[in-house]
Amino acid sequence: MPAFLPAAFAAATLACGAAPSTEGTVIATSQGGLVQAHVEFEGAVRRGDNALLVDFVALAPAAAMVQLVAIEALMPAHGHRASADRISIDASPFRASGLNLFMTGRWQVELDLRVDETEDFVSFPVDVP
Ligand SMILES: [Cu+2]
Repeated sequence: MPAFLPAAFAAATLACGAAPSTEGTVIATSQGGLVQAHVEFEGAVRRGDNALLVDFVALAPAAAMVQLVAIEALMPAHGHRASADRISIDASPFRASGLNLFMTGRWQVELDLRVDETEDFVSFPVDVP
């Protein structure tokens, strides 16, 4: 089910890149340039189960509806893979839970999106302490 974009985030989220975060807040532009994601880990990034809030700012005029289809995390060096158990779409922001980052170190998190009729994704690193 689609969720409608809130307009309120635009002013606060334009400055940052996708630097690795252990503090829990990440801002990153999607690969296709359609949206900017604002990701906030509840608490901080931690080893084990993580929950996160994800919101989107439209960057393209046509990007009216964004679905967060899935969240995956990879630790390529070890072939580790994790995904969020559950994504709540009842209200914006999206809330995902059960993302089990089970090993200390660098994970690459990918948000799989559908923006209107187009698939897009956001990718950013996080460091699990
Ligand atoms: Cu590992």
